[in-house]
Amino acid sequence: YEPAQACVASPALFASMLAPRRRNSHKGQFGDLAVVGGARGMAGAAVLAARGALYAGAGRVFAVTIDPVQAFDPLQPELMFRLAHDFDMAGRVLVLGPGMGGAMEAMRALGHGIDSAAPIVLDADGLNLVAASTELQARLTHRQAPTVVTPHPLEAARLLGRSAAEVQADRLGTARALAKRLQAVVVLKGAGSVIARPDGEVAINPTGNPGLATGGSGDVLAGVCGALLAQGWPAWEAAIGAVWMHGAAADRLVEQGVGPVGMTAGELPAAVRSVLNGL
Ligand code: NPW
Ligand code: AMP
Ligand code: MG
Repeated sequence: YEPAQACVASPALFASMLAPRRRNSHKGQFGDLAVVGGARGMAGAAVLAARGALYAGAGRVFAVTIDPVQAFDPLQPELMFRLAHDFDMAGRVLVLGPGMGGAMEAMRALGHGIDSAAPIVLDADGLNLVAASTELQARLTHRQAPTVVTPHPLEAARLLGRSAAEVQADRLGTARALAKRLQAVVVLKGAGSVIARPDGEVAINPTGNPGLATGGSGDVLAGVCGALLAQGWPAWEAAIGAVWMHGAAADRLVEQGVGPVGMTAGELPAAVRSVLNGL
């Protein structure tokens, strides 16, 4: 089934998931989420994803690093920092890949995450490792739980063995092909992000601006998407919701004069929170 046209992403596509929180709700109902990434020199990517998850409403958030030096974020003491080599992933929604690097420990942690029964978001170096391993790719396609993959054009190119220029020349076709190949919901990022399902359904996101062309903005997106999965959203709604809100947050920052030039990824989580609470 190949729909002739893509729909435009809008809150109408995820409105059914926006129920107000019950008066007696507790953090256990909003999910335990772990970002697994942060190799040496890239702990910031894991922290940004974890902040994205926290501000998008995940109940409890862990930042789990490959770097064996324990990280801590004094500006975000809500985050719990753990080391990947002895972290138990069971029962946690996982955001796999931000700043993960390509070492053996990253490969091992990624394999565990892919084989888990939990919803996952696969991003950044997690995608690069999958692109380099047909075996990991096969394990990914066998997952039962919600799975969202969030490549930028070069990451999508690596996954498909194409060039980034070829990806950009056919963004809808690329996103559909990847969703079918990986049996996952795919977000092909970049201006006009394309969200695709394995059945060929696609949506194009209208929000966002070049202020997002800055290091770490994709890491925040992965965390936001993970938080929506942790709150029980299905993969399609979580992917569309995260992409739409992340772009709308950047648009709001531009209205406030915070960008496009010099917008930073660290400013996005609070802006996403205000977009989400305003819906
Ligand atoms: P070019 O320059 O055009 O040839 P990489 P990464 C292309 C972590 N981070 N349209 C573009 O190629 C991540 O989480 C850590 C067209 C670009 O140069 C990863 O784990 C941070 N082309 C790791 O670093 C903050 C596009 O892809 C190249 C495109 C590597 O991730 C930064 C970059 O791709 C970062 O998030 C588009 N829309 N978008 C931290 N604070 O710790 C991208 N490209 O080589 O995979 O590197 O994306 O920086
Ligand atoms: P990453 O390359 O992984 O850091 O992800 C970059 C994020 O910023 C993705 O969500 C992109 O869709 C978004 N982004 C980058 N450039 C633009 C742009 N020119 N317009 C809209 N969104 C963008
Ligand atoms: Mg990225």
